[in-house]
Amino acid sequence: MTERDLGSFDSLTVAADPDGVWTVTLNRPERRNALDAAAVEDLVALFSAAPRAGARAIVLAAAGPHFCAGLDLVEHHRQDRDPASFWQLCLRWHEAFNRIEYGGVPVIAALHGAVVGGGLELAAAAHVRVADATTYFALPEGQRGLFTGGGATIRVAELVGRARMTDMMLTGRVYQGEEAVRVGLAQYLVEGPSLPKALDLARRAAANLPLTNFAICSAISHMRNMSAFDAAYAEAAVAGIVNTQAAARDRLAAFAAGTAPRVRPAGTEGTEGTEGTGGLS
Ligand code: 1HE
Repeated sequence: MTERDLGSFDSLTVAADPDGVWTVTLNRPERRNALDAAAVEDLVALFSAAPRAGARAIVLAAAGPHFCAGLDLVEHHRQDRDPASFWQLCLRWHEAFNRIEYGGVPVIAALHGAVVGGGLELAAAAHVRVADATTYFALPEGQRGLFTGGGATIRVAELVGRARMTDMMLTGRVYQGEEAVRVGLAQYLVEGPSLPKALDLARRAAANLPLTNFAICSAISHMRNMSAFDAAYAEAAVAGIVNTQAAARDRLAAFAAGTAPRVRPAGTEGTEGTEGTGGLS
């Protein structure tokens, strides 16, 4: 994918910083960024290409008052799909979201407004979620006579637990604010807009070595699909590759020489990184 191609999506805009931080913006605000079949294909194409096109971290943002309203219900109603075609469509959702989760590039979701239904499934595929005061999470499929089809039974259940997800679907329960962070739907809650914080986190992640980020943003997810016994074996293999990479030698040499920064808690003077996270200083 070249710079020229970055603008060639109907439902997304893509902006790439020189430092490899991309901002991908869902851009159907008039539909509240509902995902029609074409938007899902745009996500597949973008997140398939990004790891090989120099993206070192991606912020996933959204235009308009809401992050994402989930499945395009109007398209779904108009197309009057049969079970086989919806089954196939769901597999494309999985392809898109698996590209995000397993692609090896950190994806930070900058959330606002409604993050509901398939919109929550999309957000759950990201590695880090930043919420603002307007953000709210729900799975309204239960009330709409539908069921989740974009991976919520895997990712949302993992984030919040089966009991909470079941409650969300049975009763339409909405989570927001500190409670949403506490139950695991977001890792950060900010007072102002979520985008600057997400960009800050993305820049911080982009400063890591790409092979290390590849392991973080693929191996952790793959290993949760394995038995603990097999995951430990796979982890040793991944560490064998990542922890011996030539690109890490300078960082290790600096630590051995006593010149590398140390890990400090948040609020320590000179701590690098984003407010409230602590880090190296
Ligand atoms: C849509 C959609 C949509 C809005 N598909 N067109 N998802 C839901 O059940 C969420 C459905 N949407 C809503 O509850 C609300 O629209 C919102 C809370 C997201 C936003 O409310 P609001 O007042 O800002 O906007 P609105 O007036 O409701 O919507 C503006 C337009 O966007 C309107 O079209 P218009 O022609 O009347 O202007 C809406 O029809 C349109 N719109 N949401 C299509 N979802 C793989 S399975 C996944 C399962 C699911 O995701 S089920 C869907 C769950």
